Amino acid sequence: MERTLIGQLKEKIGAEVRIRGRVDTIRDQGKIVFLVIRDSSGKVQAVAWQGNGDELIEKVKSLTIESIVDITGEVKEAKQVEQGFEIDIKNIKIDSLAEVPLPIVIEGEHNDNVTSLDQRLDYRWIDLRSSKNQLMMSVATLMTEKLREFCISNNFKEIQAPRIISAASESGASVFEVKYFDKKAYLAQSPQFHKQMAIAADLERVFNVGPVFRAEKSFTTRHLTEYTSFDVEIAYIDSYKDLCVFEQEMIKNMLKAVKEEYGEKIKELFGIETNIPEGDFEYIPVKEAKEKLAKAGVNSKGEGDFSPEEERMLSEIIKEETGSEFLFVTDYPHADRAFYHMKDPQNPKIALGFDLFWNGVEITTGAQREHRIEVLKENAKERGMDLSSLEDYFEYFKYGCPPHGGFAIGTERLLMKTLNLESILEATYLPNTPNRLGKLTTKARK
Ligand code: AMO
Repeated sequence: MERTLIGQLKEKIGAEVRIRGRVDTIRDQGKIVFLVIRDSSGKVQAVAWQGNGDELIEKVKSLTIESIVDITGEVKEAKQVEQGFEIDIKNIKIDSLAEVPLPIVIEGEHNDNVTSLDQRLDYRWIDLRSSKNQLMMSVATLMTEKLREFCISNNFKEIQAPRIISAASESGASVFEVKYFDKKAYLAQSPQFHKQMAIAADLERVFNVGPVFRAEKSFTTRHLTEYTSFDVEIAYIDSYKDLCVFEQEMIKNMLKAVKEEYGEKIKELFGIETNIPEGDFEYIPVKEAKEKLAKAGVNSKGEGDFSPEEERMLSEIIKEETGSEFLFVTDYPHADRAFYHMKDPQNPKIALGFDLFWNGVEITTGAQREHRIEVLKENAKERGMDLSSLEDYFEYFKYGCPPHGGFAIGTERLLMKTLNLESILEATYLPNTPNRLGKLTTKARK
């Protein structure tokens, strides 16, 4: 018999069905045992009666919660249960008996969540079973699907930039070095150089979704050592503002789809409304932002960067003033940005780029790029960078390269904000951080 998903049982009242899934709860009342079985589509009560045979009831009594079962039985009307029906178990096969007790409490399933995030992440495959996390994974899937779809419908091509590269693009300090046969190589911190190569290759509009690596010992709620970057690069722009408008529409389109598909469930499980921003996002030059922060009594980290507290506060101020949750911060000092950003010809101290903040967290950096090889080399020299290591990159600009620009969205941060999660670790399938590699913390492994 074919498996019926629990979510489809209501159309099968009176029929014999086969369901496969996990034992959610067990209520043993002697001659009757009530199980609740769950699968990806829902939950249903299944009842084993002594009258259906001793062997059957003994098997059901041997079950533990979170075990995997394969049940055949009849879907019967049952007024006393909320759904109005239950399954009368005729046969049960135990596919996998779960050890008890579970090492963690599954959030919202068996109890209120009483397990720390760190412990939950150590047993992520159990933690992900919660309805909240199941929904989170569905939202994550739809989110990247919609970002991709938006690019594709706007005539983009998808590239897969190499993840092992010969030169660091973002800053020498935060790069993982790998042994590449008898040479040194690096794990890409960004597909930056290779998405720009696509522009020199006349692909004109490209996107790249994939892992990037940052060797930063940052223990914050927004940093990972490996994350998934959604990168965009566009040729023949007139200004970085073209990029801002493109990204704004891309995000609105994504949020609209998330609201349509999962808005109700998100409200139910995460307790938040999915807001689709109306009109244009706000813009503010860094200098003005710093002035607003100073007025609000927040100490500044520096001219060209924001501390997490500043980011949060700035977003709050702008939201209060304009109602906008999204804010493009512009006009950063060039010295604080990547060397490949173009300088403003009116004021070369300023970079032609932006960061996008969403409710207190930076989710994107973008910029118009310097495409004139001599100026580009000059900018790298100004930073004291080793020009010889950048030779391959400079070559892209030697044989004609259109003016261009692009941006990158940290997808985990985007998901974190979409679901209003407290930490990026919660929004990541299996987060890598300085003290957590793979399943267990490095401390626990020792
Ligand atoms: P940047 O380094 O600002 O820019 O990164 C772009 C976006 O990636 C996310 N992000 C991170 N997410 C999780 N953990 C981290 N350690 C982390 N670091 C960054 C953020 C950030 O806004 N090449 C440029 C982009 C470009 O100009 O196209 C770059 O990588 O959301």
